[in-house]
Amino acid sequence: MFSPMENQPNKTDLQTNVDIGVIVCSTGSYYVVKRDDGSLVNCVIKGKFRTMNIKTTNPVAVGDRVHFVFTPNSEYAQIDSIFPRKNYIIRKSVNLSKLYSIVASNIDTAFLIVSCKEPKTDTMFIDRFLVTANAYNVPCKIVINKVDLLDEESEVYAGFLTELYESIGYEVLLTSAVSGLGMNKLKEELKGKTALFSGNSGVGKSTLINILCPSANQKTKEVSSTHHSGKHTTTFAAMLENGDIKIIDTPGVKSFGVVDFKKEELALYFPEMKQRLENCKYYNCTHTHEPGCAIKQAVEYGEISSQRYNNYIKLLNADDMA
Ligand SMILES: Nc1nc2c(ncn2[C@@H]2O[C@H](COP(=O)(O)OP(=O)(O)OP(=O)(O)O)[C@@H](O)[C@H]2O)c(=O)[nH]1
Ligand SMILES: [Mg+2]
Ligand SMILES: [Zn+2]
Repeated sequence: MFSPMENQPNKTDLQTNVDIGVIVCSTGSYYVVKRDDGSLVNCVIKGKFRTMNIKTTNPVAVGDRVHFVFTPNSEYAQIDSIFPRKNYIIRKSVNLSKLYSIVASNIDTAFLIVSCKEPKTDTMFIDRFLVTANAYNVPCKIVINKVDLLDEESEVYAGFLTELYESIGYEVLLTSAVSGLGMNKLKEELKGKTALFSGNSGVGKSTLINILCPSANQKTKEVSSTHHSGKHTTTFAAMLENGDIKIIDTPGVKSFGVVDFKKEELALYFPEMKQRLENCKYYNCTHTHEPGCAIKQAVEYGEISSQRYNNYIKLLNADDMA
């Protein structure tokens, strides 16, 4: 798995502790950095920095703790180094198959916001995200939002998702930004954390954040503009705060196709498979055709969901797998 090259600050930088802060907003070209005293500094990236790491389109992201220097005659300070990251989430840049962009870093918990209607999030989308988060050591919870919209069919789907992911060990929360259901519980979960909100466009990430962080003022899709569906309302990542709650809002993604590891590793990121791997007859079992496969047997016995297994197979054959 690749790890971004990091320009680490030197000792003198650490001692001054003034021109250091956390990136709270990133457009890809411009950054807002928040110092520990709360003051905000507009920054760009020092030219040299950008070429240091050819594998990512953005060398730094929201959540990164960075050092910057002021330059004469410029309204922007220059970010010249980055502190080591605890973790990060990356995704493949849409049209450039070999390039990745870092979505956010230093995350305590990622919340995957999904909805069962308008739009309906499928399990493949969820599993791609969970696998990526798992591979990058980011704990993940699932939030099913818009439960006020549930009708007979989508209620069944919500129940299916809840049961499926809870059985694997993921926490699943049900919320509605409209009725307020589940909002207190979600707020409780967020206390003292830096959280990432991710999910497909239109599931209500920014709407939830505006409730959780009343000063956030994130743009949300107007109800009357539903004919523009497919257009993302949030276009860049930003960290919003309310007391000890920090939430990173991100633009909706079509698919979380970001798996930068070998096919043989994939089952390690499906917790229900990982715990059974040692029972496969062959150590390098891909759980597709091999005899004595504990995973296939568990699927047969209904101990592993066939939906999850099918998604595993799809991921195994996906173009973006190494
Ligand atoms: N009925 C209902 N509508 C909701 C709920 N949460 C959000 N919405 C609506 O869903 C639409 C999309 O919400 P946004 O918050 O803009 O969605 P987003 O996930 O931030 O979308 P992107 O920024 O494009 O990724 C808006 O019209 C919201 O008012 C909810 O719980 N129930
Ligand atoms: Mg949004
Ligand atoms: Zn196997």
